[in-house]
Amino acid sequence: MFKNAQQRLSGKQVLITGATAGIGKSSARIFAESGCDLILTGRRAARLEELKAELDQQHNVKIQTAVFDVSSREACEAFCSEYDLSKVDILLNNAGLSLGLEGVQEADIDDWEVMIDTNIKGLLYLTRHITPFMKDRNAGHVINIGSTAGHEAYAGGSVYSATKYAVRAITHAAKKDLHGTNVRVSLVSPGLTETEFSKVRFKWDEERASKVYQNTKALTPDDVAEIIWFTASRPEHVNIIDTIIYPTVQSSATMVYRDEGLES
Ligand code: NDP
Ligand code: 8X3
Repeated sequence: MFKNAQQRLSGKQVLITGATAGIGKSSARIFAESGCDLILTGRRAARLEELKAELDQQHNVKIQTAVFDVSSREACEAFCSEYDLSKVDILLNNAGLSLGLEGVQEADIDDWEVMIDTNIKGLLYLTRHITPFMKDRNAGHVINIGSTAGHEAYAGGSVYSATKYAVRAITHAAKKDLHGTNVRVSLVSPGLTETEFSKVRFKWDEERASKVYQNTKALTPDDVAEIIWFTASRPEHVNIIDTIIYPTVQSSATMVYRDEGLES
């Protein structure tokens, strides 16, 4: 059965935004292992080159990289005109971030702008460019990375949660927009996952970031990549619309079990 799923993916072209770290990087590895050609994007060129070198060495697949900022409409347009994206089979809209954990009364408005521009607009720019090709080919799959924060808002997470609620709304609407075609649209909504996410949220205050994962057992980016892979590798008539994944230690946005005896 696993072999069938792998065969379904072999030879597909997967575009992954935010492949320089965390969930995107793990996804690049798992899709390459299944024989997919990849277009990997992110802002950190050296990281992309390093990942490309690793995957080139291990797998017989074609890897392209593109360095740009998804929050910039101009940069997305330049990427879309420089690369042939007409044959992308799977668009993994993963690039995203959270900045700060302050309440609405004190949060930094610039942080809000960056989250909205990256998590919502960036995802929309690429989706708008690539879905017409998918519709024309009557095939393809858009997989958006949402969050449990897109199902439950928490104090300090107003705008981050709002962006992930938006990603959920866009996913459901896009599914309806493409109704009657074979284009699939899915959402994957992870909970606490140990990546660079908290370092970015706390502006590289590594001590504060590490506390988020202390004495508990968060999801790994590989755990999430496996769910993304599973979502992508179902037969064409199967469209998983949303998968919500908590680590076992988590029961809500703010309920995370911590045990002094547990190493992170
Ligand atoms: P990481 O910080 O480890 O990775 C984020 C990736 O997004 C990086 O590759 C980064 O690349 C890229 N990225 C961020 N901003 C931009 C931008 N403006 N332009 C291009 N690329 C960008 O975090 P995660 O792997 O955890 O995050 C991946 C997704 O998962 C995000 O959408 C996040 O919201 C979501 N998520 C994360 C959870 C968690 O607990 N970690 C839980 C639920 C959802 P670069 O900096 O090189 O540009
Ligand atoms: C990330 C999950 O709850 O840390 O999307 O914001 S949370």
